[in-house]
Amino acid sequence: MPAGKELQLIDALGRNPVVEYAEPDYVVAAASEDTFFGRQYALQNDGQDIVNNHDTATSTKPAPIKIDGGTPDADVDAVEAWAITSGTGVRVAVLDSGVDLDHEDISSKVILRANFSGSNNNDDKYGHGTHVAGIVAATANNNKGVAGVCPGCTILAGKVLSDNGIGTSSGLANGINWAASNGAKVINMSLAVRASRTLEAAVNNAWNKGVVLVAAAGNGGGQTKMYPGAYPNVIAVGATDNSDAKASFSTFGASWVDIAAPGVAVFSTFPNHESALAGTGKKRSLNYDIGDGTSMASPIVAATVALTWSANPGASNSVVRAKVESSTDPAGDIGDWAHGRVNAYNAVTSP
Ligand SMILES: [Ca+2]
Ligand SMILES: [Ca+2]
Ligand SMILES: [Ca+2]
Ligand SMILES: [Ca+2]
Repeated sequence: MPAGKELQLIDALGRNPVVEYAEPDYVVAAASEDTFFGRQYALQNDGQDIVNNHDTATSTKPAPIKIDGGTPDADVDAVEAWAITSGTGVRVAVLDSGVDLDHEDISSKVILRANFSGSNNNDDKYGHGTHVAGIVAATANNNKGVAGVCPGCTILAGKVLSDNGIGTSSGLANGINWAASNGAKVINMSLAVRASRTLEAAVNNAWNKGVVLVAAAGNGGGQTKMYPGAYPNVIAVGATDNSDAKASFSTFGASWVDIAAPGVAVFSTFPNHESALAGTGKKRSLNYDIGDGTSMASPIVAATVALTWSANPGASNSVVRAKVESSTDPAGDIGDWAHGRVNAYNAVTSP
């Protein structure tokens, strides 16, 4: 059947008296049935406007926000990637402020927890790690919340940021070593610290064990190097918006920022209890909302790395990293980052 001639054939068949009916055999797309999937432009951008959740009864912030629709297909082609793989069983370590212990859309994906933060609990009382983990691996097609970029992935929740969002380079290094020793194929670090020999040694140890490490480039809007992203063995991620422009806050500089991903108004899970980032005694509206930052861009890349591992289970970490970095779409201005905006479909199908 030549492309474009389908309707002609259907018409001809329909006039044949022995044919009851003729119709196209439509392709079934792996559409997500999650409540807020339509707001996840990073996964599938149809040029939709984006609004946040704003419930004054439970939340102090943010104020109601409406962001005008951007450029259709300024997204990572997640739905197309899921037709190849959903990343089943790939372990992604989220080194952050912990992950909510009982959130309906992400907690069941956490298979291991550890605490390097100095806080006296494993929960996410700061309110950052739950958002990051949901971006990686929130449960898809459960008619709840959102879908992670790698919905088949499991999460190792390493708490390296305290209930006030504070961590140390040694705590982060311990988290990296723990993740590498517990089967993580990818480590996401949506954080930035000063250079530290202890930290760099842990990064290189994990890389030498075959892990791919991903980190936020930073939100200073300038070009100051931040770590661990600036280490050669870590993919540093800048942030774009829904039109593939550089986010104004994103750190940039092609000498060390490796890649970009959507980081403006990224919809994901928030703790279903009060958290420091939501305000004293408050939680974020409806337990799902938007977040801004290279912290939100980094886990989109980490999840894409995980999908790429899943499609290439025997590959080395350097091969997987190269597939992700060499298959991007153009975004931002020349010089913002070494490669472009990540594309999950391109990465999982990269030859
Ligand atoms: Ca797309
Ligand atoms: Ca909770
Ligand atoms: Ca969901
Ligand atoms: Ca780097």
